[in-house]
Amino acid sequence: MSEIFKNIPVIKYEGKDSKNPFAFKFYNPDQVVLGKKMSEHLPFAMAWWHNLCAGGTDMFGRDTADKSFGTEKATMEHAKAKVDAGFEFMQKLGIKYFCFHDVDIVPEADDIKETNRRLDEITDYILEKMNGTDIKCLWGTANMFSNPRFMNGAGSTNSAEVYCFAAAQIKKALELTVKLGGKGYVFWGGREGYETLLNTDVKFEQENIARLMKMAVEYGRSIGFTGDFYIEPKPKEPMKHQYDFDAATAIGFLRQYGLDKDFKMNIEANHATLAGHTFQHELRISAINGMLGSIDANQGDYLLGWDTDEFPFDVYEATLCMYEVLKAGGLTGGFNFDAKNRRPSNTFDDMFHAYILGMDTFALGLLKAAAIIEDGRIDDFIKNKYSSFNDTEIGKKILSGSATLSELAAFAENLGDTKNVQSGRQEYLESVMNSILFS
Ligand code: XUL
Ligand code: CO
Repeated sequence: MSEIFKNIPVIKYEGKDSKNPFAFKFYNPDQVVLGKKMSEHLPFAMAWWHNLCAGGTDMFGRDTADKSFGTEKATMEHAKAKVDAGFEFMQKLGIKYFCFHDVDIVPEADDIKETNRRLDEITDYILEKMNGTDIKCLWGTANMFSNPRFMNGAGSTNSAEVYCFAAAQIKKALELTVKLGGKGYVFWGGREGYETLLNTDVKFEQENIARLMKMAVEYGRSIGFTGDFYIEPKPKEPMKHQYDFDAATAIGFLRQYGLDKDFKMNIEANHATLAGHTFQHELRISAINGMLGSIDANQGDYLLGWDTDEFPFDVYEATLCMYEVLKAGGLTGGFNFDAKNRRPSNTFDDMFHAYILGMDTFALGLLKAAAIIEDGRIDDFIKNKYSSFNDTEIGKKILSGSATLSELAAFAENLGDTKNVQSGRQEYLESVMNSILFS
């Protein structure tokens, strides 16, 4: 197989003063941060779909980037060329994981049996390429949103036949994930939502989604899948109302249907902002519920109301993300760049610049998050803020769960007034953040 990205070298760490566009400025895989190598803190993954398939098509224009890799598109030759390109790309960047949808890796046939045959063939080829490298599969998933048959939903469809197609795709995608040694399996409910209640039975649809997920867990476990299932929350786009609006909604759904032991969250930065939350909020809600599994690392544009899937450059956001990840003790999953080049960034060079940017941004975020933790002022502030619960008899009683409402009311009546409400010191803490970020 000949080299595809011919003029692009293996990307090395050169340090922050480097002006080399094909070098890392902050991602130094062997550098130890808080007792662990950067590469272990940051298991980066390549998203097959954006990197190897998407050519910049939007609602107003066709591809600007040529991802044919010298072959005719929508053929098995093209599917194999994408594998070659993907492995060369990951090896040149030192990326150890990839994520895929079934239809990213082969052209979908009209007949599902033929699609499955193609999937078997391509995953044999992927396995061959994995051999002798340290590249692994982070997670797999089934695309149950592009095919027109899913126009009314997959798990939430009105058609029992379409529901079976969804089941068939999940079954196969799970088998492929196991075959490739994937650590996780993702459900992003692209068409699982609705436009109007005039034609929708929400309870029926949600129960059916839960049934499908239950079957997926049972089947996955029966074929040796020991990893985590993930829900990837998103509030809108393509549907107006998406059932997995945000982490809190998805966690509630999983608990309601008894799926919470097998599932965690795959939190995507841009989905968080679409939900009107910060990325950090979604990570924290997942973490405190023991469900922070994996991350789709990208960012949105605050001026635009849709999912722009940009490569992350915002160091402030990345820092707060890594602060959450460090506090949660790391991820069981990894950092998948569910991100795409801007449409005019249409060359192979741009694909590398994008990943260098993303990896450097998260490396910088890691370094700065470690600095916040080592500095201790923010953690100390938060700890002290709640000290009246830990340091007083009445506070301890409340925390122990043994207090009654009448008892607390009697306590309050004896206080007269309270002076024990301290400043939140937000501006001071924000200036601490800036002094750490820019020191
Ligand atoms: C869509 C999205 C998906 C999921 C996988 O917004 O993020 O690509 O990550 O289906
Ligand atoms: Co995503």
